[in-house]
Amino acid sequence: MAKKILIPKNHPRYCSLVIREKLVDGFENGLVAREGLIAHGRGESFDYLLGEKTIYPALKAIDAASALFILAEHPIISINGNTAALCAKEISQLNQSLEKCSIEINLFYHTKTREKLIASELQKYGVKKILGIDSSKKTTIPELESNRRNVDSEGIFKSDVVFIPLEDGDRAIALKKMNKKIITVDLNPLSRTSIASDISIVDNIVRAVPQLIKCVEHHKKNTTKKELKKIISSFNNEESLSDSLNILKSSRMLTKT
Ligand code: PTJ
Repeated sequence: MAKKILIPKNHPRYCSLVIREKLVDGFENGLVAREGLIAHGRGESFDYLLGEKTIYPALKAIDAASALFILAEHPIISINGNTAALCAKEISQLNQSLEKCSIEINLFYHTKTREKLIASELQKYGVKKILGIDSSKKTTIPELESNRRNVDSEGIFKSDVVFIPLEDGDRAIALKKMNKKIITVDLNPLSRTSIASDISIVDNIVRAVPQLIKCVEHHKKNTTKKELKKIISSFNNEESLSDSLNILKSSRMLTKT
């Protein structure tokens, strides 16, 4: 295991460097695929342009996502290696906030070992029921070639709302074809996942999930079903992605040079 370096708190990229360390730890502990480190680099470059802040289209998307989650009959959170390394604790809190929700492990670079390690990471934070690990319950998503096609018949397969943070585009498109409502978190507003999803939260997952929990808790206490439906119907993903892209284009990082 590599020797830990001290990241000074006053470093201008402190938060970003702490997130990197979590990914590296996740890789060294076997949760994250090698390719996950590269995928993180892509996300990080967008976050740099966003000024590492949650932008207003993301806040609106989070609001709509929380409403969709609350109204869902069979909501499910699909978790991969990067998500587990960055926010297993917050994902388990979100799962607890949503009474009908379940968590399913779904890996692009699937190995049984990573699956087990991710399951025990979730168990550390109190998740009791984890789907996607019992091979007798596995079924497949039609028209999908990657390992992501293998899903739990009682989880993603029968869900009505699927949360697929940090995902590859093929499965998002395949799940849409199965008439599921898709929520994603993806820092890249141009990704196929962002475009294919019903609600795309263009934000870093480490900021988006805690905000999502806050929103769910708020709406559970204060918002009627009718109001929740209104929040969902007034959200337009295409507009939201276009707003996010405009913010990226006018990034303070770009205007500095
Ligand atoms: O754990 P596995 O085997 O399931 O593999 C997971 C990865 C992430 C490696 C796999 O799904 C993959 O290769 O994903 P992609 O196709 O690289 O897509 C990941 C997307 O997430 C990209 O659009 C990134 O910009 C985005 N992303 C990366 N890190 C973050 C992020 N979005 C939000 N927050 C992040 N921290």
